[in-house]
Amino acid sequence: MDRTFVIVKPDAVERRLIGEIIARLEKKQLRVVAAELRQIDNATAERHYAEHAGKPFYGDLISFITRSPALLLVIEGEGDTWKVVRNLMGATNPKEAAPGTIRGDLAIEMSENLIHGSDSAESAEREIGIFFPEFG
Ligand code: 3AN
Repeated sequence: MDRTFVIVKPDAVERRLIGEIIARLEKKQLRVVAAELRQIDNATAERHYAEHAGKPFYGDLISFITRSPALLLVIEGEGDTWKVVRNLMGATNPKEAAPGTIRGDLAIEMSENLIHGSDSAESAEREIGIFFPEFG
């Protein structure tokens, strides 16, 4: 089995888009194998976004991801699951994301782009370890 990590971000939960986003993942024949609605704490957010530490948008990114509950998911597929999810998500900047993708259809601002998905198999393993250590 091949797993990746997804965050349905606070903006998506606030906008009542949990169902819409999970529906898109499930229609692509991916499976939800772990799910938890959790307000991410600062320390966990900083671990998750360590690669962005020091960038101009880092402070806003940490405030945003911790501001209200997010839905944390482990998603399973038949192979290259991280890539399948990234393709469903669309480009990081929603203004450039293709129609038909989650961001292309539902988001407009870079800072509120609804969903996170691991960007490689290695990131998936690292991030599942951060958010669901019992899954490791
Ligand atoms: P993705 O979410 O597509 O994996 P990352 O990991 O590069 O993109 O960035 C994480 C988050 O940081 C993005 N979802 C976005 O909210 C924010 N971000 C990334 N790059 C920028 C940028 N140049 N300006 C503002 N925010 C950014």
